[in-house]
Amino acid sequence: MSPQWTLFSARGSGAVAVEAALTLAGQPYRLVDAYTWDQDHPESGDQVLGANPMRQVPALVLPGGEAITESAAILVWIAERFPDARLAPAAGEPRRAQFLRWMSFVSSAIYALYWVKDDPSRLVPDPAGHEALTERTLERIAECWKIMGEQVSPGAYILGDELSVLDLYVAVVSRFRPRRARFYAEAPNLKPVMERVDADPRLAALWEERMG
Ligand SMILES: N[C@@H](CCC(=O)N[C@@H](CS)C(=O)NCC(=O)O)C(=O)O
Repeated sequence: MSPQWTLFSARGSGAVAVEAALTLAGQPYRLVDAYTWDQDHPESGDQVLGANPMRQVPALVLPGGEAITESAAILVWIAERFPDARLAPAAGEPRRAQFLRWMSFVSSAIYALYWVKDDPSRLVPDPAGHEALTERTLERIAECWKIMGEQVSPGAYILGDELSVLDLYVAVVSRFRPRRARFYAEAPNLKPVMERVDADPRLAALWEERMG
C-alpha cells in the first residue's frame, strides 16, 4: 500500500509522536525530515514551509493536499480518524475531558516554550540575557510537568488502563530538556507510564531510530 500521508518530521522532534500514532494506527506515511532548528542548514527546515508557514514540524499533508499542523491537533485527528486503533477516549467517554485538557496543556504550556528555549534571541536580543532566559524557561517546563503529575491519577497509562496519543505525546516531549531525569523528579507517578510506553514492542524500533 503506498502511503496516503506525507509527514514533515525530524529525528528527535515532537513530530515523532505523530510518527508513533501513525505506526499504532497501522498507517504508512511518506516521511520528509525537515530540521527546522538547524541554523547551519536552513534549506532543510525550509522544506516544511509549503505545509506550515510557522516553519515547524510536525505537519501532516493529506492525500488531497490539505495540511494539518499543530502536534496536538494532528494527534487528536489521527485518533478520531482511526477509531479501531483506540488511541483516545471517544467523544462522550468519561475520560475525554481530561484527555483534551492534557493534550492542550502539553501543547500550549510546555511544547510552545521551546520556540523560546531553542533560540532565546527571538525574545531577548542581548546575548547577556540568554542564559537566564533559557534557565527560567526550563524551570517553567519542569514546573508544568510537576503540575500535570500532581493532577493526573495514572493507571498503566496517563488516563487509566488504555494507551492514548497523550502517552505518546508526553513520551516524546518529556525527552526534551530539562530531560527525563528532571521530568521523573517532578512527576514520579508518570515514570512507570513512560517506561511502559518506551518499551512498547510496537514502538521500540521507532523510538530507537527516531529518538535514540
Ligand atoms: N506548536 C507547534 C510547535 C512545534 C515545534 O515547536 N516544533 C519544533 C520541532 S520539535 C520546530 O519545528 N521548531 C522550529 C521553530 O520553532 O523554529 C506544535 O505543537 O506542533
